[in-house]
Amino acid sequence: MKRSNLFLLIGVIAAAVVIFLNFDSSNIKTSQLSEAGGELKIYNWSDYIAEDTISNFEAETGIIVTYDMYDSNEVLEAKMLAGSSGYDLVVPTADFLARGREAGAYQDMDLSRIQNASNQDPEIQAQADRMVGSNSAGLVYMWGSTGIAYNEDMVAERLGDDAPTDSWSLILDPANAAKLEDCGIAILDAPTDVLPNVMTYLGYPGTSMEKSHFEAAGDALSAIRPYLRYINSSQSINDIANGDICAAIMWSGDAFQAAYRAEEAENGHVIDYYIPNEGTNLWFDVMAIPADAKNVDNAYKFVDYMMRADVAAANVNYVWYASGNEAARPDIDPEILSHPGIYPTEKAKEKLFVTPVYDAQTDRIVTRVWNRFSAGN
Ligand code: N2P
Repeated sequence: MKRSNLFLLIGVIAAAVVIFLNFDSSNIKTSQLSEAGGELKIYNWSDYIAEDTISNFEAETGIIVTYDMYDSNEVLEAKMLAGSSGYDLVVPTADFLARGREAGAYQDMDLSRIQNASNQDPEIQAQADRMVGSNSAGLVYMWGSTGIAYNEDMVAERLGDDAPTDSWSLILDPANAAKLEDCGIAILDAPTDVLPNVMTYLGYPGTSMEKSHFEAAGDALSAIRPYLRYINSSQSINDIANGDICAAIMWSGDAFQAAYRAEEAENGHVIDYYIPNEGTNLWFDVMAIPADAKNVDNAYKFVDYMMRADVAAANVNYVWYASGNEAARPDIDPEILSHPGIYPTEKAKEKLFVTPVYDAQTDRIVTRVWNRFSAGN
């Protein structure tokens, strides 16, 4: 045999082996999937679950999980309204779930299929149900507030000891923002969490749906726009923990995760979070099943697992958000349970409100005002 022919023969045999092995391994995977628990595709907020929750669930059930993340209700909403997202379980905030349900994007949840649903805190669940207008839309996973996280030393160096670390003015007053510009200010890319709070800062009700109030809030944000490092909802956790930014409008648990990361890194940055005294919005994130989910049984199994007291407590202890799960309380770190930034005091509660479910017209105003601000116009 000629040498070149020999090489050709070896090449053909090698290719055949590769094709055979690939074919074989994909067969094994498919049969394993069907023998075991099948699949589940989850879409959840980033930094919102303990590190081992998914792997523990897979080990217990044999279900293979695909776990993707988002950091914006608007991104999730666009996927849900377009349909065919491929997801079996998602975690929208209650106002977005309400709108999604009106559009037919979600299915009802049969709570009788979820044994551990009885672990839920009835008061928290009722608040979310009222917003959504149904008591079978889904179960609250976590809830929290929107407030300000800041680096103690960096802010004191620039604004002195009288820095208003109890007010939205720390960031929203252009005079303060100008002084903090060099150490870095960030704002959530979450119009429905930011605009209502800018309204409370301006003295309007956070629940207002008046066009002029949104426009005034947009103008107030545009006034500090030149001093902002960025507008993003997931980047500030690491950045504030590392001292790359010094003040940020953030969600409660993310701020505490940042404080914890700084502590662990022993980098000298002390991060605090507060609910501004003008008030803020409370929000409820709900585990819900899209209308066109393919693995509905597994979605139920997962919700039931997440509702187990020990699993819920492990998640809270990792993400520092308040739980919808009452039975989890004994296993939640006392530091978390007693923290006024996580579980607000009765006094703070007086100033808290819930962002209303915006109708289509209000939604258009919100989008227009937000786009103008983020584009820097
Ligand atoms: C978690 C984000 C919390 C969700 N990183 C805000 N509703």
